[in-house]
Amino acid sequence: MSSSDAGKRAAAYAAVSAHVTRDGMRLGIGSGSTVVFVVEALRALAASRGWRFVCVPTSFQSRALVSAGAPALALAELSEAFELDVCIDGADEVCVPSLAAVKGGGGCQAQEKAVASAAAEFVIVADDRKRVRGGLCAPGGAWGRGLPLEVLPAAHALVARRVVRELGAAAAPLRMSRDKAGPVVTDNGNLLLDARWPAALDDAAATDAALLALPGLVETGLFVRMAAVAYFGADDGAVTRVRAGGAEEAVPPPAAAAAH
Ligand code: A5P
Repeated sequence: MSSSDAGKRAAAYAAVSAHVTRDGMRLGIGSGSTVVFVVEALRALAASRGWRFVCVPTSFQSRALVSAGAPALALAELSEAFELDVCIDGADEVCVPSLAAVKGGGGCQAQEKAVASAAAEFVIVADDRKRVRGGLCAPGGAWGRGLPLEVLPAAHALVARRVVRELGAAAAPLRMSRDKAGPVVTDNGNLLLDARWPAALDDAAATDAALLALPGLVETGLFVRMAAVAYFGADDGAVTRVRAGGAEEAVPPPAAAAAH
């Protein structure tokens, strides 16, 4: 396990221990490498207590993770379980203490944002390299790959041009596949732009609103005023909990996480 995996795992177990507290809870399951540990923690919790959970996935990957956890994890669709108790997801960069976040490094932000919005509580889990104190998407910052934008295939060039000309981005290249000729295609059949600005985004809410007003843009990777709490795991397994706009505290590791 890499050192960042140790932090991701510790954060995932701490979040599951604190927020998944009863049998039958309806959960949103995010996407990405940290969520692998969230599902591992859910399966361990279900096995130890004899509990079952209803799980709404946010991607092809997350659906597979949930399916592998049956019958303790019951797969459900957003259309049939649209009032969720908790959604737990990773992030690419998280601003402390606002908890505004960048997501979409794995290209899943459209479903992730819809599922997160359906939950009474949205919880972020991340290794502590992801936390930043200034604006999001700073050049040379924690997340240097640009803001992920999902766009309709027919509109990718139009949106890219407008993001540069009208919204001040330095560039908004199409995300290309490394293992197939051509662009990355999302789970929704769309394409991705990774928009880079010359400076950090000081007003993420305003940037998000301006982007969402562009016809052809499906969803941004900016998650503003969504997360209630974030868990950051360090390489040594120490976990810090940050509540949106407020307190920061150390969290003792749950016994199941410490056992690995
Ligand atoms: C998926 O598109 C993303 O939003 C992920 O949630 C985010 O990139 C975090 O991924 P990792 O947990 O792999 O860092």
